[in-house]
Amino acid sequence: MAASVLRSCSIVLVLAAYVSSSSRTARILPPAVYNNAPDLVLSAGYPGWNKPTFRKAPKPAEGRFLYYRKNPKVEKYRSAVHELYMRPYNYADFEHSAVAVVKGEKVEGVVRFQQSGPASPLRITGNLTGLSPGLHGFHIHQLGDTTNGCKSMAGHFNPNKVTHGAPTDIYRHSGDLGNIKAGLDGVAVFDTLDKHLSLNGISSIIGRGVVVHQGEDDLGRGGDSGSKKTGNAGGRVACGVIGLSSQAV
Ligand SMILES: [Cu+2]
Ligand SMILES: [Zn+2]
Repeated sequence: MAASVLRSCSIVLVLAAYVSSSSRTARILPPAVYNNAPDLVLSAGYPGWNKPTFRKAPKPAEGRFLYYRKNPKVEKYRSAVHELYMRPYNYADFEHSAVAVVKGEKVEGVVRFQQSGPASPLRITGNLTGLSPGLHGFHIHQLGDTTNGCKSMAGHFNPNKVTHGAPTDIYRHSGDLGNIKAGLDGVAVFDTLDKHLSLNGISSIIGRGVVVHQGEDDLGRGGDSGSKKTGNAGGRVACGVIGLSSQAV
C-alpha cells in the first residue's frame, strides 16, 4: 500500500515537472525593450560592447555541440547578428584564401589574402610594381565590378556605415587599409594583418575590389569632408577583383 502511494506520488511529481517545463517552453516572452540607438553593428572597442557569450545546447550531436550567439551583446540593444552554429567549427573544410590580380595602366601585381579561422585576422600580402615613389592609398572597395574600369568598384567597403579612417582606428570603413609605400624603383611590397576584414560573414571581401590610388590617403585626418569619405587619395591607378584561391601560395 505504502509503495503504491509512493509510486503514484512520483508519477504526479513527474507529471507536474512535465507540465511546468512545457508551460515554461511555451511561455511567450515579453517584447524586448530597445533603445533608439542607430542600427550600427558594434565591435570590440565600441562603448557598451561586451564580449559575446556562448551558450551550449543540452545535447551533443555527433561529437559536436550546438551554440547560439548574439552579436553585439549589448544590454537593451537589439543584436544585429544571430548565429546558430556547431563547434568544433569546420572552417578548415572551407576555402579561406583569396587573391586579386591588380592591374592598371602602369601598375600591376598580385595581392593575396589568407585567414586561418572564421574570426582570425586577415593576412594581406602583396607585391606591386610601376608605382610612383611614395605613399598610395590602398583600400577594399564595395564592388568587384570593372565594367567601366576601377571607377565601377564604387566607394570604400563600409558595411558598418561609419566614416573613413586609418587601419588602426576602431571606427573606420572596413575597407580602409591605409597606404602602401613604393620605393624609388616603384615597387611596393607589404605584409599586414587586419582585424576588420574577413573571408566570411558580413565583413567578407570575396567578390569585392582592391584599389590602389594615385595619392596618399590622409586617414580621415585631413579636416575636410572628403577626408572623412575617401581620405583624399586621388584617382585610381590600379584595381583587381578578389576571388577565392587555392591555399597553396
Ligand atoms: Cu580606395
Ligand atoms: Zn574609407
